[in-house]
Amino acid sequence: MSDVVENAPAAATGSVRRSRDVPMLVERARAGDPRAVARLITLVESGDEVLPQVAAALAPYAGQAQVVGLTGSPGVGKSTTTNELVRALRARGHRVGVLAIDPSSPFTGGAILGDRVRMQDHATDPGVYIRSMSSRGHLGGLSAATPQAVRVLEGAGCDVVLVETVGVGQAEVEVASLADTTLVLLAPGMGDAIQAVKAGILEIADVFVVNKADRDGADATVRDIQGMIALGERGPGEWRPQVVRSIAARGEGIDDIAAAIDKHRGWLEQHDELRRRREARAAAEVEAIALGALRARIGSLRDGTELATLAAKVAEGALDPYAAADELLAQLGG
Ligand SMILES: Nc1nc2c(ncn2[C@@H]2O[C@H](COP(=O)(O)OP(=O)(O)OP(=O)(O)O)[C@@H](O)[C@H]2O)c(=O)[nH]1
Ligand SMILES: [Mg+2]
Repeated sequence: MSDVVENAPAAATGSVRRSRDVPMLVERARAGDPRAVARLITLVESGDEVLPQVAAALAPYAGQAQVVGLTGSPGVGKSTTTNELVRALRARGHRVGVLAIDPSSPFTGGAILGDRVRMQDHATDPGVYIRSMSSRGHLGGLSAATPQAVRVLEGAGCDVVLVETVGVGQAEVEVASLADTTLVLLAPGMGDAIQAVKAGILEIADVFVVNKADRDGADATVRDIQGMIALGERGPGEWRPQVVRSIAARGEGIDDIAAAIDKHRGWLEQHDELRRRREARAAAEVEAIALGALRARIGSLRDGTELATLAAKVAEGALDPYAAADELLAQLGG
């Protein structure tokens, strides 16, 4: 685990730990310095003012890693599975980045501590970067910060980036829009199959992993999911979600998960879907940044007289709010 921000002696890493020297940090990250990688992700996560510089410096490395999202209910086994996948990917000689995203709390909490413990196996492996992120501070939220963090890991030479997100509705969908391949983890007896349909998870899952297959009810969960997949309408050549079972805690079924990811990757490339997904991802990213900037500018208008003047007219009925909003936007454009 290379989240050395907390591990390395302060004296040795002081300059990198607090640096805003973007070219230096990017150069060091390119050379594989984990402290520089950690620092760049911190700058991204906190929405630091040098963020545009970071993004510009990392742009050439976009798209170099395969991004795999893992999502599912709390405790379903995402971190355990991630840990095992890292092992399998390392055995293939890949450099691997892991982002553990906590969308629910603005502060780093217990779940992330658990992630660390369960990914300790790779703590001393220089070919693995593991990083937890929370939504603290960032204007555009994690949906804006996460793609940039992926770019940092791409810049650092990761071939594969695994993104773990606790499934809490909308966040799952956002992770899916970030990933080339999305794994949705379920466990027997959690009512997950039904939940999955409710939350629209069926649409975002490329691979279903029924983890904790050592527990009763795994067969029924697999059947439920397969039944739901069978109901979906698919055109010729369209991807049919795979269902695999695993016992991540014992390292069982991990090869099957890896094989399903490979198969999906092959399909993406064969159907030009990789390009389409990545362009959609870039569009969402640009949109989030533009909206953030627009929001900031509207905020600054609020300090001036423009909004106050328009608001007074709307309040007294001299102007309708839609026309007022149009005027406000026209002022922003000018
Ligand atoms: N019985 C059984 N337990 C498992 C299996 N996989 C993981 N666990 C256990 O389930 C618990 C939660 O595992 P995690 O990997 O932390 O789950 P998670 O989805 O990352 O959890 P959050 O990040 O808190 O949402 C741990 O105690 C694991 O040891 C499995 O295949 N079978
Ligand atoms: Mg976890």
